Amino acid sequence: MASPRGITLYHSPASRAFTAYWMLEELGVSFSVKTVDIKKGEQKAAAYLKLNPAGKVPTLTDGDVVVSETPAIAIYLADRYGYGTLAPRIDDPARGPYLKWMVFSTAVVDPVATLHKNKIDLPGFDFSFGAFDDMVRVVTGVLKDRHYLLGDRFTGADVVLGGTLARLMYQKVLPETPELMDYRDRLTQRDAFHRAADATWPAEFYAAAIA
Ligand SMILES: N[C@@H](CCC(=O)N[C@@H](CS)C(=O)NCC(=O)O)C(=O)O
Repeated sequence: MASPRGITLYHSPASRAFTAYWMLEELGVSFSVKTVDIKKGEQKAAAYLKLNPAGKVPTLTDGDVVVSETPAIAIYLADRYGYGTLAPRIDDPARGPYLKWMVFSTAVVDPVATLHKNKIDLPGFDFSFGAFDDMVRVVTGVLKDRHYLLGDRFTGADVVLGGTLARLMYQKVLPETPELMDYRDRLTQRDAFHRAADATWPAEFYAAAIA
């Protein structure tokens, strides 16, 4: 494992930054946390915009390295601190699907589910993220015959896509299919998930997520 350069996670409570927090907990690296309270608009402060011009959380710094966008943060961390464990190695055939599920989380699942939550269901053909029902079919389908996205093996893809699915299930955006509920339960039983949830989510989320 590479030596940490001094990791800081910029996050806001009860936000998508949970996923990056969970990844850090799974890796067991030491890190410090800076709260950027999005309810107070701190993500648009000039100093923070220098780190992340999009004005969103999370952002991660590791020494002089600055990374934003949740899948990018997770890929960066897993390659550097969990290569061969949470991140399949470059010559491992599992590396392809691993990257696919990482990207799928914010390229497809998050936008189409957030639109659906807001009662907007667009025709899949015209939009890069496709239709809500197709997304549900894809994630339910991959979990039909396996415990984790890549089979029996838990990887960073489960943190990123699994963290997104767990949040959406808490928000009651996804149908409670047996595949999704079992998967959510497997993920939420992990100690690292508990630590991240305790640190970043209100108690009611946690209770619902492990119920
Ligand atoms: N594409 C970003 C999205 C992150 C995101 O949506 N963050 C929200 C919090 S859940 C945010 O910072 N919202 C504040 C704002 O847009 O002003 C990622 O995947 O990291």
